[in-house]
Amino acid sequence: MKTSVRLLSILLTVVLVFSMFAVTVSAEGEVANVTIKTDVDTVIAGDVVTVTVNVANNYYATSMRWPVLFSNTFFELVEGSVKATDELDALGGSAKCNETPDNTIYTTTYSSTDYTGVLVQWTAAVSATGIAPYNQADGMDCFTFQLKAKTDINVGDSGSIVIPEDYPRFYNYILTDTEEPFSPDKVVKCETLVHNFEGATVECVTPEILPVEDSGVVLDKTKNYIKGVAIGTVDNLDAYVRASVGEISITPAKENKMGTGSKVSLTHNGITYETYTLIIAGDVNGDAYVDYMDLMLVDWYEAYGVTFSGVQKIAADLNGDGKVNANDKIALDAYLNFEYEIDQVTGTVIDL
Ligand SMILES: [Ca+2]
Ligand SMILES: [Ca+2]
Repeated sequence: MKTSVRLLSILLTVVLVFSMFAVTVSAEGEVANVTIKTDVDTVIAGDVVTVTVNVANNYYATSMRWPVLFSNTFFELVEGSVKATDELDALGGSAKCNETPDNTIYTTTYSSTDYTGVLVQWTAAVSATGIAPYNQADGMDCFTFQLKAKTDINVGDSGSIVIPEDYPRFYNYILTDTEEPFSPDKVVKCETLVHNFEGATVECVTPEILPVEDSGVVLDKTKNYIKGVAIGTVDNLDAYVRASVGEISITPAKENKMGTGSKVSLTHNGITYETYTLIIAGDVNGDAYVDYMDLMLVDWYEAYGVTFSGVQKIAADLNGDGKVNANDKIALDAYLNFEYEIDQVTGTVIDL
């Protein structure tokens, strides 16, 4: 009898201790979302990409360790570029960035055959007043480094940057008692934390200007004309064209107006790859609008031999017969009288 009471009490103690322990370390619903971001998602060979590791968590982490792997046929690390961000430094603690970690960063899913990686780590500062954990529900950029797209990659190739989900050595130390002051004796290892990882992919592309889908714009790749832009689009062309890589720059035809004759160029790393000329049918003077000024110019072209550039002639040829004459003047006049519409893709009038 005595023995069984004792056994029972031991059992109860064990259950009690276990349940206390279980309460302490189970952290249900506590999630870290670790997101890899790149400053660009398209490159040409030789480009440098800045990678950022953002960590959003809803618990008080006292340490973190992330191996960040990248496709080694596509990328190479820019040496000396791995560092903690100023925001992470501002939290105190100790950040470590290892550019040449050992093989333990690789997993069965992500092997060193295809990947190379860096290892970034952080542990919270501990002082006489307590411990300063990481709790950033909205996420914070913690680490950054640069990758160079290798010079022998080809258009269509892509490289990925990932944190392997099957990495067995993530730190899982958290504070479960969130009453301040935080103290090191409240730190526990928690195996139930959920880590969600979002990687990034970068693709090698041809530098070119592309139409924005469903914008109605048409790029004439032979003559380098842009057509299909609405009359009066004076602010920007973002709704119509985009760069596969690099930046689009615009030289307006007239003052800051993006009318007929405006030049649209694609530039990347100081090299201009393509230049298109914008044509707004009916806009002969290049101010992006179609009005009596344009009608007057067509009149002068016909009557007084005013010279037109090639694109001005195309903009003025509203019946599409390849010539600029009285018929176009009639068409333009009819447009201005709301009898015709202008199809900016064909560059000709439509009888309403
Ligand atoms: Ca005009
Ligand atoms: Ca004509």
